[in-house]
Amino acid sequence: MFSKVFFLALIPAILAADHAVTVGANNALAFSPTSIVAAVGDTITFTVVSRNHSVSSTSFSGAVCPPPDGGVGPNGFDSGFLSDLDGSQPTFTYTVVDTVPHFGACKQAAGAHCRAGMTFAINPSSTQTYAQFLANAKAS
Ligand SMILES: *[C@@H]1O[C@H](CO)[C@@H](O)[C@H](O)[C@H]1NC(C)=O
Ligand SMILES: [Cu+2]
Repeated sequence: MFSKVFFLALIPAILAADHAVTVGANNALAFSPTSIVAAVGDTITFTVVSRNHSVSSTSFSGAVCPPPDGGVGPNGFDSGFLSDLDGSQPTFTYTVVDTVPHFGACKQAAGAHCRAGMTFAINPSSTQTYAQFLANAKAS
């Protein structure tokens, strides 16, 4: 009895996946990959490997860049500034808590990184695609 309950309690932890996203690879203003498909309970770990960036949720369209402090919700996020200028490769982990699309960008330089295309999507949909979000960011 105890062992069965214990086993059932472990299932979500066994099935949950972590998705790794690199921030600023090759010194570029970019997230890699740019689209992440993740289930509720999964984590996404962002690792900053150059410069000084943020991982911040923003709106799909309109005033995309820069993401506001605290990010755009519900279930938004904002890592604050994470600097790799000292080579420390700081990380930020987001746990997925819903199935709706979330759009994110870097808020550095008053939105200049975001407008340069430093953006990503979590669970983009057929009506809210990453490509359209990127176009909206560049035009914002
Ligand atoms: C990172 O960028 C922010 C915003 O521009 C700035 O306030 C902060 O001092 C920077 N951090 C480092 C270590 O340069
Ligand atoms: Cu940046």
